[in-house]
Amino acid sequence: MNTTLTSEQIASYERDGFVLHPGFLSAAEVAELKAAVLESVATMGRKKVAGDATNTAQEGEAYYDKVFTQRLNLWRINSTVKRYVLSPELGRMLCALARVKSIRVWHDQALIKEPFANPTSWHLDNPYWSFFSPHSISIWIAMEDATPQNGCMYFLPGSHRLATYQNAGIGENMADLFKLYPKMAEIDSVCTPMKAGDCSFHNGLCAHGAGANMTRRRRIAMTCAYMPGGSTFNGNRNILPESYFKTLRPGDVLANDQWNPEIYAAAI
Ligand SMILES: O=C(O)CCC(=O)C(=O)O
Ligand SMILES: [Fe+2]
Repeated sequence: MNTTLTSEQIASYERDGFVLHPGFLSAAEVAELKAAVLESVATMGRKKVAGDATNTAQEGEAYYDKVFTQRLNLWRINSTVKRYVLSPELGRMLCALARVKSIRVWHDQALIKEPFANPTSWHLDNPYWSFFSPHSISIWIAMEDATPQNGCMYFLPGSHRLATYQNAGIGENMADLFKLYPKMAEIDSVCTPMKAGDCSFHNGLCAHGAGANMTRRRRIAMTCAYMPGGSTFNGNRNILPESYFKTLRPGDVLANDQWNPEIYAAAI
């Protein structure tokens, strides 16, 4: 794991709301993580969320189900995935980029754009989650080369500064986000092809999307979203297990070590 960031990368993340980090994983690490991800996805079948028996969400046949094979919280059932997404060294990078003192896992996701899958419409992540923060951050790791042909990611640089926490959702129309944020439609998008093992980081308020997979091969990616320490509950259930959700009141600090473990805290 190459966890060294340059000051240019940190500055460009702050400015643009995303940054690329080529060569994050070695070939051996990609092979290990990819095998663990594929094994977890196979174990889960059509169930979308791992490690929570009360969450019965299943993949169906709708448009969104054909954007990608989306499986969440693999870290809860696979020790290899857990070792990567809860890595303290990764946590240190995330804290440096997000400019926070500590960071907790929100949820991970396997996002496999199957052959000829639909595009991923422009969207924001943080409005979906159970906390709102200008410092929420995700990593997106390419486990196969991601190309403009197979649905690599695109970002709108600086869009995180135009966003609020109102959820525009993610629908079938690529441009629906811009009904809520017309100013974002004036930004030139940045296409971010990646080699297997490269990763990007994006702010939970930075607009992003991906094209269709026009190839007959899978675009395999793993992402994980992270919550700054001290973040408070906003009333959204999102992925919270029912038993925990019922105990929460808006304003409570989300600090549950079982569901949202802290992966890094800077020494004070
Ligand atoms: O992989 C994609 O197509 C979308 C990924 C995404 O939305 C995310 O990582 O937040
Ligand atoms: Fe997203």
